[in-house]
Amino acid sequence: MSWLSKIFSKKEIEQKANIVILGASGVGKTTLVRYLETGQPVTQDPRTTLGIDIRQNPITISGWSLSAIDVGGQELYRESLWSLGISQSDAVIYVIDGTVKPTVDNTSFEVSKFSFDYMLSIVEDSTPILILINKQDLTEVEPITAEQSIELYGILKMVGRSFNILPSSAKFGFGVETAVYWLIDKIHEAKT
Ligand SMILES: Nc1nc2c(ncn2[C@@H]2O[C@H](COP(=O)(O)OP(=O)(O)O)[C@@H](O)[C@H]2O)c(=O)[nH]1
Ligand SMILES: [Mg+2]
Repeated sequence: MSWLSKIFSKKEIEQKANIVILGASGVGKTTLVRYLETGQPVTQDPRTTLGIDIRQNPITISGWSLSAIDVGGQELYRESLWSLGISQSDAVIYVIDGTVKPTVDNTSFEVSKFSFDYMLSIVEDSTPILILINKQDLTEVEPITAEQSIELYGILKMVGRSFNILPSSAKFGFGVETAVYWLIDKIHEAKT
């Protein structure tokens, strides 16, 4: 029995939570949802998400039923739909493309940082935020590490919030389980 199922086995009833997945366009949000839903590597490129995609089938993990809300990352959707998604959710997964680095393309990096700061400005301090530094499988381009992202994204300004930064590959599922367990733990704390 895993440590998590031990924690939750006391409560027979299934617990429910909504999670909103945010991030700039093309960072891997829909890939993450696909991986969570199937547990299989995502070999087909998802279509670009237009607007908001409230997934119909909840993801069940360790007695939890998680409903994912996948929001398009294009600027057009940011203000209205991100706020809507956040207001419906218990926690945020914020996905960053680890291959977007200031040394490669400073403009893309600044856009990525702006989008991150915008998210912080609209998420309440008490809402758990899981930051995934995604696309870690693309080792040939040396994606930024979770440690490097702390400085690059000024994550120290998040002190006082409930947050974590973890490396991931949404495509192959690397780091996804650890990440979701952390989030479930925080949601559980917040609800009890
Ligand atoms: N190599 C690699 N590619 C990824 C990963 N996650 C997403 N992608 C690719 O990045 C592109 C955009 O992914 P998508 O999930 O549609 O991004 P979204 O716009 O944030 O929903 C697609 O070509 C995905 O296959 C990953 O972890 N590793
Ligand atoms: Mg998408």
